[in-house]
Amino acid sequence: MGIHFQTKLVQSDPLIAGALADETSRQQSQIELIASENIVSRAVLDALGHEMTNKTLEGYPGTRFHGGGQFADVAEQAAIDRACELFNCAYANVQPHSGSQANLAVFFALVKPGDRVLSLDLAAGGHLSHGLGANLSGRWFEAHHYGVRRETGVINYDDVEARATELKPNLLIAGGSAYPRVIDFERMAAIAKKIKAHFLVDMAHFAGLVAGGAHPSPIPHADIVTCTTTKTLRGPRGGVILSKDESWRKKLQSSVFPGVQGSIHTQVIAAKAVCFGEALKPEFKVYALQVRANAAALAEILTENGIRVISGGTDTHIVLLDLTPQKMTGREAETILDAANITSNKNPIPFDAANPAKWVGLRLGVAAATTRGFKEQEFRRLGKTIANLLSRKDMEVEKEARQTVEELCGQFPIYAAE
Ligand code: DSN
Repeated sequence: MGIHFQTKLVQSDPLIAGALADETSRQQSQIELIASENIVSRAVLDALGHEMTNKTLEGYPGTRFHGGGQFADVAEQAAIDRACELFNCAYANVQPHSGSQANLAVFFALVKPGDRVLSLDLAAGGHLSHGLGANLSGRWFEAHHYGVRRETGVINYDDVEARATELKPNLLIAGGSAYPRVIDFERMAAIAKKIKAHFLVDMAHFAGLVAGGAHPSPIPHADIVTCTTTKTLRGPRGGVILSKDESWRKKLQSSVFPGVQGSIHTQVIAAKAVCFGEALKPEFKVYALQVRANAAALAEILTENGIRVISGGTDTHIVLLDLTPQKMTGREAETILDAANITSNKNPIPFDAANPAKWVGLRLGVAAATTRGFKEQEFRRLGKTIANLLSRKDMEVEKEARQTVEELCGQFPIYAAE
């Protein structure tokens, strides 16, 4: 063992210890509104920081390529069983290192290079792993996209059907990163059936709402569903593949390993099991419903204060803003909010410019602040603050906003029991 082996990080590596400490206080003193983020429980953190990280394993529980996997098998089997119970499905693969890896494995299982894929346009709320030109999924597959209606911001299902009928894709995909409305999974499944395509739903963003019964489930309708455990599900960084249909097992198992991945992130799989266990508890239902109520309250107060909300509201945790009336880019808005300790991200809105610097969208999500304990009252206060920041750029508004954020963060500390 090296001389630093038993030394605490704070002594052995002050640079990294300092960055970690700064990150902890950043999270405490700012309000996190990035829609893909959340705040995990102490129990999830315990699993992530456990010695199980030392264990190398390939394969699946009971059929590993390395020895010593008996305890990792307990964790992985628990994650699988809990995921199946949580989402009422027959098959779960908890090994994907991320949502993109999960999607890649599904592509590997369902389509061949050159095959056609039809997915939601990125600016309309899709995801880069669904066929963006700069992503492997767009390089190796012939990707086409459907969009939303300009007037409503809602998916144009007639357009999806027309394009699907014309293009005859091998794979139809629903879901993404910034679509704030419930997707009509039944209609999408009917379209896929009509053209004999496979149907994949990527529920990365709203998986926690599905788990908590606050959003319809795509499981009964899709051949395969992917998600991350990171976002509304409030778990570690990582991906999952699910199916109602046991017959996909063989293909999906080999697509993940050895198809697109080698050894597993053992400690992350243990943390996924903890996350699913938490999501199975009754209090997670309360959380999921509160997320939806908070997002609705935020969308409403912003609209009342002159900010245009894409699709006129939300059915999820996402509130997507169009800053065209404010004559502001998403990047400028992100910077203004950041100065007041409110963290968000620029995002394209439907029919937006191709260049990210010119995007006029700002994406907000309420999952993390809801975990902190914010309810509608706090989101109405925060929404008014955001509207003021985006409407009047003066020092007094920023000062008031910083004070509001400080008060809210003080009132709702993270990891308060520590
Ligand atoms: N897809 C990215 C997002 O939604 O922010 C990362 O998960």
